[in-house]
Amino acid sequence: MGKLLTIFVAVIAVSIAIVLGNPGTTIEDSEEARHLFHLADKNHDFLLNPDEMHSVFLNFDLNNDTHIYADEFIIDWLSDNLGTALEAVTLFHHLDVDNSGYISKNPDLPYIIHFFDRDLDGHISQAEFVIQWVKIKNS
Ligand SMILES: *[C@@H]1O[C@H](CO)[C@@H](O)[C@H](O)[C@H]1NC(C)=O
Ligand SMILES: [Ca+2]
Ligand SMILES: [Ca+2]
Ligand SMILES: [Ca+2]
Repeated sequence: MGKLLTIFVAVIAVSIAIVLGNPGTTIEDSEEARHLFHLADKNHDFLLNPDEMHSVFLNFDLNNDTHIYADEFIIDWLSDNLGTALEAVTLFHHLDVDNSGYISKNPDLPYIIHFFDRDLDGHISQAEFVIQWVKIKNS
């Protein structure tokens, strides 16, 4: 292999390592986000499709009235050991996109999916999920 090609291959390899979220590189990782992603990814294809996002939604709607109120969200968040109550409150307010006081299938869910699906291919990849999750948590 020529020297230039070797350097080129090395640069590509390093770039891939960064994109995959190697700790200590430019992309911030989140164990919690990966954990949540795997819980939601029922068919284990490393993508969240709209059905899987809908299942997450139903899971939080404890009394099945199609609205997720803050108390339902916090109770489920804590009972599934997803994080602290403060995190749940912060997240709830981000996910209640229209500020109605509850998360609903319309209009919040399409907005939530749109927020995570950066390349708009209809699926949320693990990388998309982690990046956007970190963004919410740092906001
Ligand atoms: C809501 O629906 C789920 C799944 O269908 C069921 O397991 C649960 O018992 C229901 N909860 C209430 C309060 O009706
Ligand atoms: Ca999936
Ligand atoms: Ca409800
Ligand atoms: Ca996507």
